[in-house]
Amino acid sequence: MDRKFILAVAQVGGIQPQESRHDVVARLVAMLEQAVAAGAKFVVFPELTLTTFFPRYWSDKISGHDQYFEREMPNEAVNPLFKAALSHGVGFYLGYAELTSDGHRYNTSILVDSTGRIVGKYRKIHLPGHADNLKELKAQHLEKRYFEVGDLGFGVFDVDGVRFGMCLCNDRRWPEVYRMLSLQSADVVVLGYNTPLDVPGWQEEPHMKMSTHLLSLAAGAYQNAVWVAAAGKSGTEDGTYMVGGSAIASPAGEIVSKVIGDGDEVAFAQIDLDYSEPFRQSVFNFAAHRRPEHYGLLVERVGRGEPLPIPKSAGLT
Ligand code: CDT
Repeated sequence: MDRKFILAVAQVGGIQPQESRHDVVARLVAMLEQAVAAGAKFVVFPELTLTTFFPRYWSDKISGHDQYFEREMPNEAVNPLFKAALSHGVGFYLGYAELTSDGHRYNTSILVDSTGRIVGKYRKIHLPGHADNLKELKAQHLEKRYFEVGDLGFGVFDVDGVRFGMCLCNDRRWPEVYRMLSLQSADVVVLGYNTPLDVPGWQEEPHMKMSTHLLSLAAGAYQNAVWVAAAGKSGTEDGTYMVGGSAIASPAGEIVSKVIGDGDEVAFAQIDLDYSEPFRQSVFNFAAHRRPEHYGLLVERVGRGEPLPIPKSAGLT
């Protein structure tokens, strides 16, 4: 890819529990072709793109939803997407549920380059929700039950000459994620998401589901001088509404492109990798200005705790 290229986010409208992967993949191919027609060189698809957002359903057995997992990637159902992308010479990001040959379950995403090769893999680290059965809820959020915490860390990968970092959904709300990726010189951070309107225990008003989503993308982009592109699964799935708002944020912290609806829809932005440079050389010149010797608490402490002792040299009594 050149220093300037068109990036697309392909939002996917609701997928019902009985829908087949073949039908979903046909929708993805149609959006990929729309993106290609607009000149896109890379397309971002959502988290758990191929099926309904099954962590809303309880199962007595962990294996009770294994029909929603992929045992290999690519596979027969997603081959049309790989083929279409290869024939047009575009890369893509895809999220899916992964069941490994030794029985581990992860919420996973991959990066595929323009030759159809999988060049990057990420397994979701910030798993939201709960593991217990909240029977009284119509839609639960059981990611903590069905997935293990990812074991691959936060990697940065070369895709056709551009450095891509990846994360998934809830990760986008955590500043540590973008910093981990930007410290490895990621140019673009791509992510998929499923954000239900009703989340157990979240008290935000409905409109804030959208504003906190966009705020997270914009803040991550600005504070790390990277482009951020996010594609959601949106609309109604089995009676549960998921927010749309698939969008691209620039290193200036502006949302430069966003879908308008909550169905299948593609949004585009012209990415200029050189646009990051002034930010990287001034306010966010990491090498010049970061002070990791004062950030120890970030890795020593997980939850909120007591204030640190004030050094004696402060002269406070
Ligand atoms: N999929 C995902 O991570 N969704 C969360 C919302 C639910 S948290 C219980 C998100 O951060 O959008």
